[in-house]
Amino acid sequence: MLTIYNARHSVHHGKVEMFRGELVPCFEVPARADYVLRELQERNLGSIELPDAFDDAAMARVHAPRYLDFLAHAWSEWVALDPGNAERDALPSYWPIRTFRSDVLPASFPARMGLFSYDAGTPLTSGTWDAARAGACCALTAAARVLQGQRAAFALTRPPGHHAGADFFGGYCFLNNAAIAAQSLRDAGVKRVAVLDIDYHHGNGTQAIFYERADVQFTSIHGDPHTEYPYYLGYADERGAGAGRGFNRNLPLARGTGFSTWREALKDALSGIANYKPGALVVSLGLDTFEGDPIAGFTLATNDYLRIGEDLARAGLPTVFVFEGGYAVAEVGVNAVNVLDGFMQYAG
Ligand code: OKP
Ligand code: ZN
Repeated sequence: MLTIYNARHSVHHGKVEMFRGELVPCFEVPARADYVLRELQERNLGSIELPDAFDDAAMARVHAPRYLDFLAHAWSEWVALDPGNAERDALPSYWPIRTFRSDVLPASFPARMGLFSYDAGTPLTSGTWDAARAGACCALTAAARVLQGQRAAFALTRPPGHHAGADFFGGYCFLNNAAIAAQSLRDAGVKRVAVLDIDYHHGNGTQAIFYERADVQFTSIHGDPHTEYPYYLGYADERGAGAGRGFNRNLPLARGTGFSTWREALKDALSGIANYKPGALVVSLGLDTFEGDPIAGFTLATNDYLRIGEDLARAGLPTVFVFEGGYAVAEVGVNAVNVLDGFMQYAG
């Protein structure tokens, strides 16, 4: 399978995230992508290319201008607050929850950090904008290659994207790569695009971006938000709104779920996608469903990922894979490449 690789990913390297009252080392580390790259090379899965350049217009099809502007200048504003900040990640401390205003853009940088985020687990660093923007270009390039006739392409990038909304970051995500890819397929004339999110965590950002639209169908299989991050979205009764009613589908599963139950949910998801008759499929490929993942709760095994790849190939759709989560760092390469390998073995 053709891979589009974000060679700039490692300039986003968070030091710490807030977790239950203390700052702990980040789970979302550069080594994650390094392991996937090495596995792709060792197994000779296909050519590995760098992304084409895109200007910010393609990102602005999904993200709000004032949010993109905030991200582009965030690091220099953070350092301007205190030169010592150059050695520290930026994390938010204040959020405009219900009853506060979000239409006013405060002059204060910490106030804007909170306006554009929803958790304290997503450090913004000196390289975040560079890495995230190159990642969006990866997703756009992968989508372009699929439009040019590739059966599938894989956008290998980090930070991940599926928690990022039109104007907020969180869950280690800044730009929603899968949504940007899906929108670019629409803009290139694909009438209906399906997004399937198989990361352990609900893709709240992607859901929100397309919630009122019928031209992009969103389906997600994930840990039940009653107990699992991101908690406040991802329930089965969220089916879309307005014109988008019926085009959002959540399949939450209990913590502890194993592969046979998970695979039934995948079958169910794929049948809903088939009924939609999309022209292309974007897969948010998270590998944190793995039994050894340190921050998630399903029990999928390494070999199961080959079967997932086959099941996805059987959908018969031009497919863009976008790398999302997966924090069992030493295993994430084998697990990710098993999906892609299983896909190509079936697709031929
Ligand atoms: C991002 B993606 C761990 C707490 C959970 C947020 C998880 C974000 C997952 N200390 N923090 O969906 O893999
Ligand atoms: Zn995840």
